[in-house]
Amino acid sequence: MFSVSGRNCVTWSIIRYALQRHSACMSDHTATALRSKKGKSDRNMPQHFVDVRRVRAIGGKGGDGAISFLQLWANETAGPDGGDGGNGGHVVFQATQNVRDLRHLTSVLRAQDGEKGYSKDCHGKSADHAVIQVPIGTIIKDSTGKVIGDLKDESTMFVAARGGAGGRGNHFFISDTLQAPKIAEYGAEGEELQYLLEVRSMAHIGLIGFPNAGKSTLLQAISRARPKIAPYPFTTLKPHLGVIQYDDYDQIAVADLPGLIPGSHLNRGLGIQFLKHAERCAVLLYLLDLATPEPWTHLEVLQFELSQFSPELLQRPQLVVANKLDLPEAKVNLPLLQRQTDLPVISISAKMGTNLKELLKVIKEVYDENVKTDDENSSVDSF
Ligand SMILES: Nc1nc2c(ncn2[C@@H]2O[C@H](COP(=O)(O)OP(=O)(O)OP(=O)(O)O)[C@@H](O)[C@H]2O)c(=O)[nH]1
Ligand SMILES: [Mg+2]
Repeated sequence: MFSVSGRNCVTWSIIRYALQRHSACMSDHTATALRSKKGKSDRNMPQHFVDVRRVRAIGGKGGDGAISFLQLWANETAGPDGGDGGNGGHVVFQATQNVRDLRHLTSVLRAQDGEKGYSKDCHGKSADHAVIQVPIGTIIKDSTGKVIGDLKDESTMFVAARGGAGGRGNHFFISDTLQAPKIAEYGAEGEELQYLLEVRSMAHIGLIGFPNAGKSTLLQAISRARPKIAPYPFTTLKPHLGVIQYDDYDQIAVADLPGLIPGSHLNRGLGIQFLKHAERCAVLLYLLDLATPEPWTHLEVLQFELSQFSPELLQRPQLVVANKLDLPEAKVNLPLLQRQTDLPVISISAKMGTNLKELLKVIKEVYDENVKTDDENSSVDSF
């Protein structure tokens, strides 16, 4: 048990310690990456990443209005009392970070129908909307291929098909000239529309490289993602996302993209279609294998293939990461590579973990310079 003054003393020492920690953090400008201590899952389940899906959205039908004439004791004509039908539900796409791809979507998305009206002026219940969760960064195209929606923020919604309105019951049609209408409306049919949904990964950093350069090894080393790693080309067939956590609570998403080869734009290898995932990356990180002869020629090929997909991609901030520093050929190739390019070169060994701390620091600096300031500007613009 502490006395009152003793407890104050402990509280003050805690506050002083916290202030010292805070001032120490403030003096070191760049946040350091937090390495997760939790073990990774060793489940080896194949994961199919579905990034494109064609769907048909059908809104719910409105409930029919009722025709009813109330008869009460001592009042045989208590009046037309048919209630209105309820509205059909809409089909709505909602962006959420709870799902990563479109594999859970069925090809027909249908909302529920509204309930019909009842006697005694009871209205039918309107159906709940069918809210379909899609990943953040989903692009919605109509049947002609025109982009009509872009769900790039958490919880943003797109109404894909509106439900039909409920029909009116015969009570609604009472007028001076028609006191006992025997008419009611049918509920309207819901809309039926076709869409093409496409996920464009919302990564901040995109890893671009030849097959076998070590992109997946690097992603696994710096995040909790577990892409497959193997010593043969085209191990990665679909993009993988990993998140680097920093001690200032910033989270930087990194996308491991399939490998590019000369002629990818002519559909060699896996083609360049997956580069649509790089379109949202604010920074591109070229990963080169230092153990191959003349790795700088790979850099030229990568830049050429990117330009074939979209010349705009080459305007983004770029970094060169030279991997496999642990192999003997790297010692010769690294200085030559540095001489051949004007881009900043960071040498690492993703497998051995060499220089990863340095790389994570540079990634954070580039992120702070480009992505964070862009986000702040866009949030200012939106006000
Ligand atoms: N010696 C050494 N080997 C590495 C290093 N990084 C990756 N490797 C090896 O290189 C091989 C390919 O690694 P991946 O990470 O699968 O390469 P990738 O770029 O993802 O390849 P794709 O998915 O086919 O495009 C694996 O055998 C890794 O163990 C490194 O720093 N040093
Ligand atoms: Mg890979």
